[in-house]
Amino acid sequence: MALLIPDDLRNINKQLQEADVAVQKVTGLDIKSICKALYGTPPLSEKVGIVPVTSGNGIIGSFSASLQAITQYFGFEGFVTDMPDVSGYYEAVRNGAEIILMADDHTFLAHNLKNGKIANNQPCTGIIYAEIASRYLKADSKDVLVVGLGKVGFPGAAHLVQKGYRVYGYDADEVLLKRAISNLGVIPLDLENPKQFSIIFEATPCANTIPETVLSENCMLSTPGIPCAISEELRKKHNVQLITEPLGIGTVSMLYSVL
Ligand code: NAI
Ligand code: PYL
Ligand code: MG
Repeated sequence: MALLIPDDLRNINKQLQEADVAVQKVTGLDIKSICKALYGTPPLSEKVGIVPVTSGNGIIGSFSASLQAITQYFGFEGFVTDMPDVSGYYEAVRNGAEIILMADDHTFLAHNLKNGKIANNQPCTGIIYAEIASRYLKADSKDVLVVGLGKVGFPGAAHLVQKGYRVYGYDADEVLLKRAISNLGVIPLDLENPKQFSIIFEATPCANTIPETVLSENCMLSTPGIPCAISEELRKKHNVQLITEPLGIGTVSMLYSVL
């Protein structure tokens, strides 16, 4: 998994507010309303215990603090345990956590201790970014391009297929592209004769993954991928409406999915 670095999380509240404004501009709804439409039940100030985890590459500076800011932004009551790992889990439960958030280098989970529901960040991130993409008010058709069909991109593509979108896909890994074609009915993007899209969902850990030829003017690019899929120059040139944010949108999708 591509790991966050503290710099990605700088000014997380500002990044979240800006992403919320951008989501409202392109969909007419804020992030909370999209989660409510997607998952149903709104939060009731659930207590969220955030447990720092030291295994593997260890604690990411400001990861837990960012999760606390994110939970509060979306109306949950988040607290970070003093202790990490198993002792932190024990501390979280003893202090009344109803939902646990914790991540190692491979899995970032939300576990609702009251109803047993559990969520993984990667599919939840794919689904919410795909849902946002599907709600673009100025879309010119139900055609969507998905670039990156891995752990985030594949569930996002599946969500779009399930919503009745015509999903075109591309992944640098041919095995993953073929999996999406055979399992989801994704149409492979023809790079020789590229088509232009007004909705693009991207989920790769690479920059410059969107060829200029697929961008229609004023198109929307919904992408959790870090670094960003498109240069500032291309974004301005085609007035691309960009939705991106490093942690909060995926996290709130996880939280709503376990309510
Ligand atoms: P993954 O490794 O499972 O999938 C990435 C896919 O992108 C791979 O299948 C790879 O072949 C493909 N790819 C790489 N370069 C490409 C290119 N130039 N063109 C087309 N396809 C290309 O990774 P995962 O877990 O799906 O994560 C994707 C990105 O999303 C990462 O940057 C990760 O850090 C980020 N992420 C962001 C979150 C957020 O809240 N903003 C949450 C979770 C992940
Ligand atoms: C959750 C993100 C989104 C992108 N990459 C994923 C990542 O960075 N995972 C690692 C999270 C490790 C957290 C660390 C801590 O501070 O508790 N163990
Ligand atoms: Mg996010």
